[in-house]
Formats: sequence, structure tokens, C-alpha cells
Amino acid sequence: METLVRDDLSVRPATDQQFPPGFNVAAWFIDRHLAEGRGGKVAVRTVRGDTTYAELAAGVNRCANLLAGENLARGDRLLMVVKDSVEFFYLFWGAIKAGVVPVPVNTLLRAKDYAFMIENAECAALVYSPEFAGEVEPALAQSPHRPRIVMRTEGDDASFSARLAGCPDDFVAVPADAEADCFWLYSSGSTGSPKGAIHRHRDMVITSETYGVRTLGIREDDVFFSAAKLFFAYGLGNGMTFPLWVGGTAVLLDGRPTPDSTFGIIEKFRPTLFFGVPTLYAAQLQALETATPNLSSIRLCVSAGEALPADIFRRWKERTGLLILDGIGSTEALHIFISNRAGEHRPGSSGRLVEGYEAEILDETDTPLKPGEPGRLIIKGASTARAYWRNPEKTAATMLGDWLATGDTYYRDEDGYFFYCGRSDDMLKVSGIWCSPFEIEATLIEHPSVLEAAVVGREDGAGLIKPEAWIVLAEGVRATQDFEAELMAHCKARMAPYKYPRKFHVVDELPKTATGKIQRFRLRIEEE
Ligand code: 3UK
Repeated sequence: METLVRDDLSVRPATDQQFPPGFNVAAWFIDRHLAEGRGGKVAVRTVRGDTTYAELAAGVNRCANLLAGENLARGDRLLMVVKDSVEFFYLFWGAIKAGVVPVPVNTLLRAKDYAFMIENAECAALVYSPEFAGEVEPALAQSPHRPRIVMRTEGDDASFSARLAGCPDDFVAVPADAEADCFWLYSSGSTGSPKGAIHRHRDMVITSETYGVRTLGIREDDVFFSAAKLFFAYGLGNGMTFPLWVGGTAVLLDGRPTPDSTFGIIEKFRPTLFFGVPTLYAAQLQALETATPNLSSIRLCVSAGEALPADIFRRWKERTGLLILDGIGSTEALHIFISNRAGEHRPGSSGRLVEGYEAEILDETDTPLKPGEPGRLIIKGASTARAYWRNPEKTAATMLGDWLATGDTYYRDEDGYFFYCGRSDDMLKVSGIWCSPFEIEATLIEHPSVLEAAVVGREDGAGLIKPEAWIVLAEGVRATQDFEAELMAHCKARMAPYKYPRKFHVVDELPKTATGKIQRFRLRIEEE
């Protein structure tokens, strides 16, 4: 990686060697802004009010004092089931400053999931927004491990917010190290138990600099709005670390990101950068048929979490004049490592490597493949998680020395653009040829009657795998008798002949994870 990164704002070391001894990353994301004269600038905006950088730093220190006063030891875990709010910032950074490891988790989970995480992380503390009490409290009751400290974020005298007010607003950061454990994020693969990915102090610096500054071109005058929540690595970067890195402003939405709610936030707070996922862009496009929100503050849109179909890219551009830059990231990599850039973007591609990351595409024998040949994508970069917590098997399968197995199948073209083919375990072998479910889905949604599509392999009568499609119809469209034939003809005209779906299932919605990824494995086992 490069040496020093200088710009108008500050001097930010970007290599390991330049992280000073005792380095605690909170110094750079929080305290630096006071030294740089940004204390009066608004750091965080929500419908409940604005928070300046000075207030943010004070809240972080109060939280660090609160945690230190509870005798949390260095490395103790703080489980956070917290909605997008300024309290999320206080808790996350206050913990890091006090040497405690914050573990923000998905707020849409169920009691049994939280019970697993409480037990697995052996957390010393648990803080949750009152909205999630209905799942978190039963989880606490059923978990054999009891966190010593349990608080709601607000609502009673024993809550985090109430106690925060009584804590001093200065705190000297506990010395750490660029390589020391800093925070965890649970990665929930398509199946199996979630795995706690352990991230180090340097990791957020790397993602902010490599993807944020050098790929997206984030700046101090940017206002960031991430529809993806902060508990998701994608949202954590977009909605918290990137704005804090450049001294920008984060806009938060604490409820569900729908076309209405996201357009409302955009009109009210006028963000310059918008971060969404493909499902949301598809829903927003549908809403734009009738709604006319003012999106003029936005200079760039970003998509990740799933591949962005070229058709959505084109329609969004047509409708709003804005580019959506697709990029692939993961919880383990912390943020985006392959991305499109403005002016060099290719619809339907994930883009090219983000500076600072390397990639290889391998066959079954670990031999690197040539351009155009799809294989397993592995990547290398300074932000990747060092291990999964207490999971040596999954760690060994995923963290390959300095390399990280993504679990995705990709090919790279001659120009270095990467094309997503599917999760390695979702790839189909049809008529003996590897076939990408994503390619078929992207082709299906080019048909005006199709809003969303998911394709999986199913055995036909002869025991051979054939693609089948589950589709959500566009608003106002009915499945007519010759509908299947029409979609099959549409596919055959656009793809290699063996790739067309042999069967269609019309559904109201597709099974998805909380972060909007289609759960194809659930369709494979679904009963007729
Ligand atoms: C898939 C994509 C194609 C891919 C994430 C940006 O999604 C994020 O993290 P997760 O751990 O999932 C990782 C997996 O999701 N994926 C993500 N983005 C794309 N597939 N095109 C894309 N643009 O299977 C990957 O392995 O939930 C995204 C930043 C941080 C993230 N954690």
C-alpha cells in the first residue's frame, strides 16, 4: 500500500508501519475531528435531531466511562442490538475507546438467533433498542450465559441514555494496536450457524481509504445516506466509518428502508451519496412510475450485497440521470474490494479491483484460470478478518493465509472487469456446462412483466439438473396462459439455448435474508 495519504483535510497514514504504537482507531475516527476544527460541524442527522462532532466525541467518551466504570475488561464483548441512531455511534466507538469489543448484530433476528450469539460471543454486556425487546428478552431468558450488564438504549432510568448523562465527557483511549482485535461482525452464510468475523483496529481505516476515498472519492462536504443498516458491514462503512473518516455528515433512517421512507429522507436531508441494494433500487424504480421525489442532491448511487442487474442500472440512469456503481464486498473483507468507478463503469459487471486488493480466480485444483473462465474467487487485502471466533474449521476453509475465499464464482475479462456468476454453491451444471443462475435472473428481469426472479437447479424426470425460475410479477401484470412460453422464448433469444428455465413459479415474494439476498437454497427444497 501507499505511504502517506495527504489531502486538504488531514494527514492519514495508510500503512501498518505508520499506525503509531498504542494505536486506538477511535482517535482517528472520532477525536481527530476536534483537533482539526470540526467540532461544530454536524456529524449525524436523524429525524430526532442533529449531533455535532463535539457532541459525538463527548457521547463516545461518556460511553467509554460508563463501560469502564462497569469494570469491563479489555477484549470483553458488547453485543449491540441497536437501531440506526446516534446511540449506535456512542456505543460502538465508546466500546473501542475503552478496549471493549463491540459486536453489532442484525436487528431483524429472532430470539433463538440472539440466544446463540449471546452464548457464542460470551458477551459481558448487551445493549438493545426497546423496539427489539420482544426477541432479545426471551433470548436472555433462555441463554445459559448471562451478560453482566444488560441495558436498553432508552426508555427507563437504567437505560444507556439515562446513565450516559451522568458520565464524564473526557476519556483517554485504552492503548491498542493496528493488529489488535477491534470489533466483530456475525456473518450468516446461507446455512449453518452465524460466524463471528474478528476485525482489527486497522480494518476500518483500510476500507475507508481504499474504497471510500480512492474508489468512490468521498469528501468532507459529502452527506452519506445508507439504506443498508449499520449492523451490516456494508451499512457500517457507508453510514458511519466513511463519513467519520472524511469529516462528512451521516444521515440515518431508523425504520425499514422502503421507497417511501428512503425518498422521504433524501428530500429532507439532501444526501450527496446514496447506498442501496438491488432489491431496493427495483422497488424504488417501480415507485418512480408514480412518485416524483426530488433526488437532485445525490451525485452518486452505490449498490452492493447482491449483483446489480444491468437492466436496473439502465432504467435507474434513464429515470434519474444517476449512475449506480455496483461493487462486491463481504462481512469478512469488511467492505467493497471489487467495484465500478464513475466513468469506467460497466453495467452487469462488479467492476475492477479496488486499489490495495488482489484477486485470483481458481479452478477445482486451485489453478488460476484465464480471462473468461469462471471459477472460485479468492481475494487478499489488509482489511480482511483474521479469523472466525471459536470456529477453526470455518476459519481454515475461508481464511487461507493472507487470502480469503469469497465463496463466489466469477470470471474476469481481458480488461480486468469481474463478472458475477453466482455463489459457488448455487452454480448449476446444465447439460454438462456450468451455468450462472444470476445470468438467467438478469435476463428474466429484462422482460417488462418481471419484477424479480430467482433461479435454481432442479432435477427433471430423468434426474438431470435443469433451471427453474421463481418470479415476482411487475405491478398490474397477470400470469396468462402463454406467459411461460413467452418468457422461455425471451430467454432463448438472449442466452445460450440450454439456459432457459424449464418451469416457472409465480410468487408474491422471494425468500430473502435481512440484507436482501435471495435465499436460493430455500427454493431448492421448497415443496411443490
Ligand atoms: C454477495 C455480491 C454480487 C457475494 C457486503 C458490501 O454483502 C456484503 O456482505 P455479506 O457478508 O455478503 C457477501 C456476499 O454477498 N455480494 C455482495 N455484493 C455483491 N454479489 N455482486 C455484488 N455487488 O456472494 C458476497 O460473497 O452480507 C457488501 C460491503 C460490505 C459487505 N459486507
